[in-house]
Amino acid sequence: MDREQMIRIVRENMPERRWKHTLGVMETSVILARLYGEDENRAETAAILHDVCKFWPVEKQAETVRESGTDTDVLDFDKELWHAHAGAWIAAKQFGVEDEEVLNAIRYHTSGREDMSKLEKIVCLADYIEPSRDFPGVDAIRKLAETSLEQALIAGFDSTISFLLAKGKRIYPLTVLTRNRLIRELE
Ligand code: DGI
Ligand code: FE
Ligand code: FE
Ligand code: FE
Repeated sequence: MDREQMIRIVRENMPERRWKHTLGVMETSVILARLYGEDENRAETAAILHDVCKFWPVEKQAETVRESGTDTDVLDFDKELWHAHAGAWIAAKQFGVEDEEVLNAIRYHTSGREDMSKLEKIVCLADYIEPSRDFPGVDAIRKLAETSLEQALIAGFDSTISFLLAKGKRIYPLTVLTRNRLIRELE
């Protein structure tokens, strides 16, 4: 599917505010790809599609995760995590994306995972720091992103985990494994 068509369909799947976020993730992913020597085109494709299922009814998201047959354990955790896994499946099945790395960047953009590729790190980080994001500490993460994908991501996951702790929510185990691995990568 060509880019124009992809963009048009994604935009139809979300409210205007979320489309603005997607545009921000596209822009930031391309900047990070250029900075860290990753393919800008693949980064942008993953960014366009990363939240395509975010505003689907949750039951449709769950059904799509079950259909995908991968990481279905995510269904035992917060529904906020489902759209990433559903999105990767839809990117392959409805948008014709065949590049496994692009699909993984979509699938793991919320939780991360151990052994993230550079592309996965870029999309996950861009999701945290795109221009319209505004949460405590985001500017410090933007600063870290100029020099280290890993340090910036650790700060991002720290903020997510602190938020979940404050809310008394459960933490998806992969989120913790990801943070541990990123710290190890810097040791
Ligand atoms: O889809 P976005 O809003 O752009 O961002 P995202 O895909 O990173 O999703 C963020 C949401 O997911 C936020 O509400 C916190 C939640 N989340 C992220 N990691 C975990 C999590 N929720 C739980 N329960 N456990 C996690 O590990
Ligand atoms: Fe998301
Ligand atoms: Fe995120
Ligand atoms: Fe997002």
